[in-house]
Amino acid sequence: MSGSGSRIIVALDPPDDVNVVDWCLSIIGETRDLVAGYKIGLPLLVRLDSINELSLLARAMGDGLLRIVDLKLADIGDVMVSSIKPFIHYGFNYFIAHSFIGCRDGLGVLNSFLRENNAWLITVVSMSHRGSVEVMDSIVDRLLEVSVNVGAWGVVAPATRPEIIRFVRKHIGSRARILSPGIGPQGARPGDALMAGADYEIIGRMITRNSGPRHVVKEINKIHESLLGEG
Ligand code: BMP
Repeated sequence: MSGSGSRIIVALDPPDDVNVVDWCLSIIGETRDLVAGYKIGLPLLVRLDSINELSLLARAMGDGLLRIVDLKLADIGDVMVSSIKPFIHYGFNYFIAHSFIGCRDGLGVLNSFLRENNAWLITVVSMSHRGSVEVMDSIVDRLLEVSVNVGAWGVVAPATRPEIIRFVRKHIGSRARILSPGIGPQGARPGDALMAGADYEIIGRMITRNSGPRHVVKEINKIHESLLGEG
């Protein structure tokens, strides 16, 4: 399966003992023709020497791929906009925010700014860890309503609880993509989320901590193809 047809988004969360930029460039170099995109977040960002290094990473990923920044934003709109401006400047184009902050003066402001800059909003409606059932899952219908009202491009829902993905798909139809983390060390298997209705599986350690990331990506693409009847 080529990169354009792949359902894999690689989470670039580096291990402790590496130069983070070299580590990312190596994984990107090995996998970029085989995946749909990459997600970077705080585990990487807090270890960059300079924010300029972001442009190296975005350029290595290339234009055709999803270049997702995962800060799980949850602030007032103006502050979220100023937090993401540098990432847009350096070439990232998808941004993850929490949906519980709501649209007015919050996600609405963020999404307008993103759309003006050819960038897209992804909201979190449920999470892959068990604590998500304590609050988020009990209001997932309202979090979805916020996400649909603001016009989110995609929503994050957990591969570890496929019933939530099914619920999300039923309620949003084709209005937004579903991106699902939780595969590998968190317990779900490759393909579990896609079979429940997700569009992409966000996969980190299962790929990045393997000595052969390219091989693992190929294997997961094969599993996805056979489950979806593609190929
Ligand atoms: P891994 O496949 O190594 O478990 O990584 C999962 C990635 O998805 C991490 O970057 C994590 O921040 C993210 N994630 C998650 O695991 N669960 C969620 O509910 C939302 C996430 O963004």
